[in-house]
Amino acid sequence: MVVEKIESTLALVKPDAFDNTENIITIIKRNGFVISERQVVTLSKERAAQFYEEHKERSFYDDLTTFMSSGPTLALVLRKADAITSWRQLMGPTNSDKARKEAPDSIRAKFGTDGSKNATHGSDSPQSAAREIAFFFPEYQHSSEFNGQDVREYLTK
Ligand code: IDP
Repeated sequence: MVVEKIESTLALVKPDAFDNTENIITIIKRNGFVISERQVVTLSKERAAQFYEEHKERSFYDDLTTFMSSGPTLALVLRKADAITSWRQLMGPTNSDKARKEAPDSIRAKFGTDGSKNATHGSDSPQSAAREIAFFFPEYQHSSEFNGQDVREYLTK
């Protein structure tokens, strides 16, 4: 018997790919994710800076927060077994140009623009998923039993 580890992760469709939202959602569903929350939001520059706070010393921080506040973003909570790793694999490498060479079927290869405007975001650990889900969905029941632990209801044969 295989015990699957059901996780929640935060996905964003960034402003450069917002017009491709329907195509991206189709890919998400086709890959077996359940969309448990969704919200369209236009981030202020301050909110974007808060979201990407860990990068505040990086040279691209100002450009990144300007880009992230330049138009609407779709925020989603995605759930499935190993959702965090699985969503990052589906997105592909950070740089969309690199993605087109190395992972041509990935979402960033198909819908991203360059190394900064790269179509989507995905949490990179259970800790960041918890923080980032709460950032957009403070009411979300993100109980610790679902991130990283085996849950009886999700046993599969
Ligand atoms: P990730 O989104 O693949 O986890 P991070 O290194 O956490 O990548 O970077 C966060 C975001 O910052 C990226 O998605 C991208 O939009 C932007 N970014 C990362 N590296 C660069 C860079 O070298 N130049 C410009 N923007 C960058």
